[in-house]
Amino acid sequence: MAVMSSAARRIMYLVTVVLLLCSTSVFSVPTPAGGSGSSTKPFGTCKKIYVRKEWRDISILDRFSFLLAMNCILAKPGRTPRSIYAGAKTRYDDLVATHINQTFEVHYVGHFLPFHRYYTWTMEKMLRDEAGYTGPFPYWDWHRDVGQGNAKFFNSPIWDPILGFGGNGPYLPTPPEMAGMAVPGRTGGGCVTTGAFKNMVVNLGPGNDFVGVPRCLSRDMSPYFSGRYLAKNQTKVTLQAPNFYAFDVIVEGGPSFEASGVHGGGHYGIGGTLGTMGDLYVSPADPAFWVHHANLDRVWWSWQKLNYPARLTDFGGPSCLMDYYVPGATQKCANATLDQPLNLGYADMIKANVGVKVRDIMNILDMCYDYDVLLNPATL
Ligand SMILES: *[C@@H]1O[C@H](CO)[C@@H](O)[C@H](O)[C@H]1NC(C)=O
Ligand SMILES: *[C@@H]1O[C@H](CO)[C@@H](O)[C@H](O)[C@H]1NC(C)=O
Ligand SMILES: *[C@@H]1O[C@H](CO)[C@@H](O)[C@H](O)[C@H]1NC(C)=O
Ligand SMILES: [Cu+2]
Repeated sequence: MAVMSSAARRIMYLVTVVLLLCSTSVFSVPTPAGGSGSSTKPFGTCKKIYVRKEWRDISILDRFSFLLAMNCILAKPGRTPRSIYAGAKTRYDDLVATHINQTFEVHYVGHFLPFHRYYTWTMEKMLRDEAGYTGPFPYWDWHRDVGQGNAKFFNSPIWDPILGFGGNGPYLPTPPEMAGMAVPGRTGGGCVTTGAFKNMVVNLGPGNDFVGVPRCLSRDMSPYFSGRYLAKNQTKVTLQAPNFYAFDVIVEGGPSFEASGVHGGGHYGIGGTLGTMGDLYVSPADPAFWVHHANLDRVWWSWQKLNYPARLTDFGGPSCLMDYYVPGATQKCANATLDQPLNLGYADMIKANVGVKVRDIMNILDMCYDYDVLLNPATL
């Protein structure tokens, strides 16, 4: 059939482009996005605004090419010196190592969302500049899959065994030492055996192990947990937060922090107790991390757009771990400000020492991307 053969030719073309770029070292040099010496605009002037889309709204060819490009980053030699992080081997590991290194500096702090916005942007930039990806960067719109039973969740096109991130791992019983803190409704725990990442190796971790125990990608999905924290009702209360401080707290599972928020809803809904996404340090090693965090970023941008442009400068929260303001108690650290520096170590795609600050990543249009569809609490 003519249609088939032209599709096949297009696939061959995409494979060739990605493989060529992936193996060409000249493309490994990060291109400074900014103009020369523009310390106030590290992202420079945008030649184009890249519009992010939901995974299933992206064309089949782009989805295919995205998975291929991600596998390129997973295979490409990294820049982290082995003398610093013995287990880091690939370009993907540069990103994971950065996350492990800063685990307790970039979670449960005010700059949690800014760091992860910048971090996710860096993966997008890497895919474009170092792996030849030209399609839209995907996000996972949780609402399409959660709160409607296990089958709906498991059958999401996100987990497609051919054109997706692969599914759950087979069930493993909860280890006795984890019994008290197992994620409710967990259903898996073993290695992912389908999809584009079934053969990938997680080099770093578990936990903060920089030598690393090379192992499979694992998932321990809990549709129940996702239904609790990733359904429309949770997003709605999140979007109703009156200021950034309150918004950040609810996203991260506050005010009590005994429960979860939309952030934990994705990590534990996918990673459960035994899966890669459930490991606070090494969770970016699951490629599903990026589509979850892109959607989290979309929720933040949606919230910013509800009172725009005022919320381009609405920022706050502690600058050190869990140091939230409690009336009557004294905080250990100052609050984070727009001048809070963010650094991505050897994963940096801008230019070493440019000095990116929270203020640089408050506006995604300055970072040359946008979302196709935003959320509004009034219609959730
Ligand atoms: C949202 O709905 C789920 C499922 O019914 C429920 O468990 C959860 O507590 C609700 N969350 C909020 C914030 O109302
Ligand atoms: C940090 O921010 C909170 C919320 O705005 C505020 O109540 C608190 O006083 C601030 N703490 C410091 C040390 O400035
Ligand atoms: C690890 O994090 C610290 C503090 O954030 C930073 O100074 C250091 O450069 C990081 N190391 C690497 C290799 O990224
Ligand atoms: Cu993180």
